[in-house]
Amino acid sequence: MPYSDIREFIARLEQEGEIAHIKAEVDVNYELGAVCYKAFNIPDPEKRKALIFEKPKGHNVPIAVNLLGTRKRMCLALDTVPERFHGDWIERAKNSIKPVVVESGPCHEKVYTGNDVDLTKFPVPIWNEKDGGPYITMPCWFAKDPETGWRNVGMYRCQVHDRKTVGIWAGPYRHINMQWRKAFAKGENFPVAIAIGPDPVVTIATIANCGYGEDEMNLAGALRGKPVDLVKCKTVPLEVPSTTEFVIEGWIKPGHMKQEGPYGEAYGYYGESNMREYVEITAITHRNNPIHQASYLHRTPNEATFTRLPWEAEALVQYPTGGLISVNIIDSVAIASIKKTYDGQGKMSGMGILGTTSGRLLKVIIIVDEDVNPYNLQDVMWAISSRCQPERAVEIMKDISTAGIDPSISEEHKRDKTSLTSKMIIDATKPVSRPFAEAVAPQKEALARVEKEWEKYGIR
Ligand SMILES: Cc1cc2nc3c(=O)[nH]c(=O)nc-3n(C[C@H](O)[C@H](O)[C@H](O)COP(=O)(O)O)c2cc1C
Ligand SMILES: [Mn+2]
Repeated sequence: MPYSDIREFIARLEQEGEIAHIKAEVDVNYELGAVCYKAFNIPDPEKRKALIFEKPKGHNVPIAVNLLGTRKRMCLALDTVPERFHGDWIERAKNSIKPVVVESGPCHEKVYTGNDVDLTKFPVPIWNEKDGGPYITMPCWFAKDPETGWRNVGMYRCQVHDRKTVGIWAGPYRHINMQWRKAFAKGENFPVAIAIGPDPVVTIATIANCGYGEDEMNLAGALRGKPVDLVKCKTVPLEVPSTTEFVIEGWIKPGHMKQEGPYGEAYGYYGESNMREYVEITAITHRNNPIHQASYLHRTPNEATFTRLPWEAEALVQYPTGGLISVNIIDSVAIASIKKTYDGQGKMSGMGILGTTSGRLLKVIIIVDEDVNPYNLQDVMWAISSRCQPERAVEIMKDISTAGIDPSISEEHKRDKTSLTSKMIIDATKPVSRPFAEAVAPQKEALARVEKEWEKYGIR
């Protein structure tokens, strides 16, 4: 049964013991971020609980942080388990289900327009010492292509500039940026609607890598097994999920920019501050007793790492070359195992993964044989150490698009804002057309007997 809203998901997380409630009053300026930093700074990322701050100082709106911040919680959101995650995603994604527009929804229980628009009434944290201001960190931006009407939904953090404006940073490769440039070329303003706290599957589909021209809400429907209910916005010609906690509506105008950033980005570094587009807000709507869903990102792995789990499934489906078994994506590194049947297949696989929609943000691809588990990093190091010669196994390609938040991008490409990087494929597979050293193993019969009688050796 799909969740109809984030409240049902939170109830499920409660049952699973996945939430810690902070009942003390917490200041949204810096204190709340410091609590998150300390709570999430524990070695096993799977043990980090989601945090619900019940009393942000001066407000009566709770803030729920990192609801999707572990592999387990991502699986609970999609009603699956880690072992079935990729298979379930691939199967469900095959049957795209279009959203339906319904008459009304709880996201409009309270509506503020005109002079009543005031973002400072709601708790928005300044998370880190050097952040350029308060940030809404899990906003799902709904927009349409001004020529084709194609709906795109993407997650782009919002700096709160003042009562009536929020900033955006969406790189030139982001779909919303491609869409607004079409409107600007015609001299038109660009309408947007920002949904904060829709049902968790909508959020996951928002972050997923749908192709250019694809509506993320069709994917959300597929993953839920049921259409997403949308309602018409109050002041812009767009629709948003009806059960969303908060909605911000407004317009981005050509040539209108404000200083945006710095912000503690997904890789765990402050990004650069620059002149960037912003939204002039025309309406804020919310449910009764709304919840502000947010994400705290510091050094990885963090919630952005885990919400990228679908990228692995997407790479598996879109991969064009055959033989791919499994992919482990950790930030910008992908480790893939293949069933190798011909020489040169390792590098073909690396290029294949770089060519999927997930590939744009990947920087290092490591290919291993089927006997190496890509989720076992010790195994992967064994393969790199013993199965490849760098002069032949490593391929480096220059000037390819990546994430603008990668702090290692060259000064030149930071300046020209092209976000170009070099990429590397490490082919750590054995050759197939000539003999290679055999991996050590005990005698088969002896091993079978030992496994059967394991208890008798008393090794625990
Ligand atoms: C918590 C979180 C915050 C994000 N913030 C941004 C952002 O500020 N700017 C951006 O370009 N991408 C950001 N992303 C990545 C995009 O949302 C994501 O890759 C999405 O697929 C982009 O959608 P699009 O392909 O339709 O443009 C963020 C992802 C997460 C999980
Ligand atoms: Mn998109």
